[in-house]
Amino acid sequence: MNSFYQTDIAANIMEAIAKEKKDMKVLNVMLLGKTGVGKSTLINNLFNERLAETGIGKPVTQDIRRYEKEGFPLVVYDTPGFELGGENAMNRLLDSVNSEIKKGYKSFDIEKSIHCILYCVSATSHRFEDIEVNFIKKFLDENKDVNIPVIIVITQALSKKDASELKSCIEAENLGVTQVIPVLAEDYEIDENTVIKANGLDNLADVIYEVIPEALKKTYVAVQKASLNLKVKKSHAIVVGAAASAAATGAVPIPIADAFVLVPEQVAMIASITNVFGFSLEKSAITAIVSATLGTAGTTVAGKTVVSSILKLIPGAGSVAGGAISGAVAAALTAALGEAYIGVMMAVAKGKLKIGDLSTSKGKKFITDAFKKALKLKRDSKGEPIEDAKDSKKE
Ligand SMILES: Nc1nc2c(ncn2[C@@H]2O[C@H](COP(=O)(O)OP(=O)(O)OP(=O)(O)O)[C@@H](O)[C@H]2O)c(=O)[nH]1
Ligand SMILES: [Mg+2]
Repeated sequence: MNSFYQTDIAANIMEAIAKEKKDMKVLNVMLLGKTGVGKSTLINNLFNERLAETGIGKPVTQDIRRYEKEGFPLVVYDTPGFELGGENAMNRLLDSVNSEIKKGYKSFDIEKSIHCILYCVSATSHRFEDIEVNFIKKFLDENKDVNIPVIIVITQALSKKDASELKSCIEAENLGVTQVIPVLAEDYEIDENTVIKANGLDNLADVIYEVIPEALKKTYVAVQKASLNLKVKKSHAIVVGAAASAAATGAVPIPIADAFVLVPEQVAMIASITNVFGFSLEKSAITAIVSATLGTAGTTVAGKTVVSSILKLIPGAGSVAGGAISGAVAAALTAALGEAYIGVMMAVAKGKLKIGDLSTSKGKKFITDAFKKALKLKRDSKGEPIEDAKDSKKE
């Protein structure tokens, strides 16, 4: 593929990434809980940006601080612990929180509403105090009509036993919260030989996904980093959609010279998957991905053009007749590209590949191999892989 097409496609993808990012609705999460229970640590490990460190918390009211970062569609409302000030402090915080919530509710603007509350209790405290029970009860009672999901997060869950005892104890209060979830947000080092691994964050991340409003789910999947599973599921749905539309609308990648040029559906697919993973990629990385898949995947096959060597890998594709390819082949090609791209994003998310590696020969080989493997799968007319007869018999 000549470099003009590659940079052109990369520029289109970059533009689509930026546009989609800009259009993402802002997710608002509120933190509650005593001083030092691990609210900031939780937020820093749950989301892609360490907001509690880098963000400048702006005071919203005397009690509530707002953390956000330009270009990142998440706002975290942080509140102080009320444990030292007793009943008065509790009521004051309750008033501030309630009025903040009402303000959003009355605005009829989903981006100004609080979408989820994380109430943090430390597992190391072994108890859930009456004042906290009262706070949550009053809060839920006063916000019945707003119906905000409240998740109680048992933070600093170093011991499974302690955490589960505290969980039972909280659940016995029948508060009407969404769920009680133990979490150790960061590895905890007891001594240099003993480290308790962080755990529970993926479960918390999945539960938050279930309870937030539909309109914010896309943002949430992108800004959270604790559940790779959510990202993979969402990415597969994007690929299936793009492949189906390629099959149905005849949105086929166009072979030009000896390479394919992506049509808007494939450009949008790559952009959306990039945003699901929440990475910011340089144009050079995108160019590398395009060239390692649709551009040069077949150049090692002597004497063949790229187009026919790619098509040769797709079961049943035959060859290009007069520059046209069938809907099923377009779907297979789209799906293979999407799946290979998910593989690359996963490798980056798991630390097996660095973003900087993508434009090196190591990265390109990784991408090319993933693409070729995906091309070789047998697929139905919508581009979805058909399971091997042997595999389906097992069930
Ligand atoms: N290793 C480890 N340390 C934690 C964890 N959660 C909290 N901590 C530690 O506990 C201390 C308090 O945590 P923060 O996240 O600052 O608590 P906070 O609730 O934001 O505190 P305030 O903002 O002061 O109310 C810090 O020293 C954290 O490093 C965790 O999951 N793992
Ligand atoms: Mg804090």
